[in-house]
Amino acid sequence: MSDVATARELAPGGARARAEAVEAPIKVERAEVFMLRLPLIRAFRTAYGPSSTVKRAIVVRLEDSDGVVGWGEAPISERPLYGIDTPEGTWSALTDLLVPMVVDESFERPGDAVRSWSAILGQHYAKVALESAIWAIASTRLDTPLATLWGGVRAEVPVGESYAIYDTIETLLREVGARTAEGFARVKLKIAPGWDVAAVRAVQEEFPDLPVSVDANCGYDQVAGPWQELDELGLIMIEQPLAGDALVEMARLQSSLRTPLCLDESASTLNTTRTALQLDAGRIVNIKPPRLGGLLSSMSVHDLCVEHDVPVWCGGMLETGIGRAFNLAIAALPGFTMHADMSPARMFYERDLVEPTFDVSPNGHIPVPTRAGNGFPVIEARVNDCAIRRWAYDRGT
Ligand code: OSB
Ligand code: MG
Repeated sequence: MSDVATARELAPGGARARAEAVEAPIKVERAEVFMLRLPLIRAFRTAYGPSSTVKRAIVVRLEDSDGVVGWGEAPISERPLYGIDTPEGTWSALTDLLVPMVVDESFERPGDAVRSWSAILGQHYAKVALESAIWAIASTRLDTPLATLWGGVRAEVPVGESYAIYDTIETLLREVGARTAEGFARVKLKIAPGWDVAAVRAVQEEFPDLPVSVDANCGYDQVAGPWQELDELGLIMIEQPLAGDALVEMARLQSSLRTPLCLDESASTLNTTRTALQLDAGRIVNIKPPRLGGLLSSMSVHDLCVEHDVPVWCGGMLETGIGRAFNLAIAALPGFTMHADMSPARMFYERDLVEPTFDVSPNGHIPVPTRAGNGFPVIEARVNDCAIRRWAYDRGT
């Protein structure tokens, strides 16, 4: 039986329905939103170009009427290249719109809170931050870790490393060697025109036993891409070769290749993912809660993929340990049968916002947090140190 068929047996009725039924009465009494300035150790270059050297993540702190606190993260990118959200737009969606919708309201379940904003279009990063904070409160109130609440089936998540585009192949090989020695078991190479087949070949020659995949971040068009050459290299997958909305073109490309295509930017919503799978525009799905605007919405995509025998894995958005804890919990669900992108924050940031944070084991796994609430303890003083803007909201109750 395939892993995915097993996954179907392990999640009867689906993860979303199970999570939606979780009861944890919550009345949010106070909210704080922090815009953080997080210097990156180095820019992360992809087909979109080099990332900024400073990231402005936004974190939300909610406190309920019993003083229980939950944190959530919007791992927003500085510029809208991967997705359409921006730091200022996310800030405004949280402070003008979403946070005032939940403060002082009583919810029987986290799912009810999510339903209260489900008619609002877009603002996926803002929504995931708010939903995460609510789940953290629910998890603390129930004294149960999130992975357990959601029906997780694994205690640790296999992780690979995502390698940026470097100036030279030598630098890439040095990086792969160092990370592999730390345990990372799958290599994902960011590719772009001019940095593709030769980079893959060099890694495969030097590390013949390592499974390799590539991520093109929408950087090619169908005609000009190196697809046939890449198809000969035995890659685990080719992630997002074409533009996110080019579903028909992706399906045409998939039909010409043996290598599975993986949907990242294309899997922007549940319905779009369903359309893509029906078109056979991809055969693997990368699930990122921020891209999908929530944890429940990520579970819906997980359930859809399990139903279609499509393997999924958890992607990353350079989250701090706050966001990574939610990713690890969701990656414990049965359908997540492939390596996650889950480098520890030390790869990007001088200091994480959580302590203790996590790291990869020598055999390439990261333990799923067993702590109730936020999976890793949030160090409020660090959040405050990094904050360049703060906003607090309560109705004076
Ligand atoms: O396509 O997976 C991507 C980072 C920013 C934008 C897009 C992507 C990425 C990553 C990050 O690959 C990987 C990680 O968070 O570990
Ligand atoms: Mg990707």
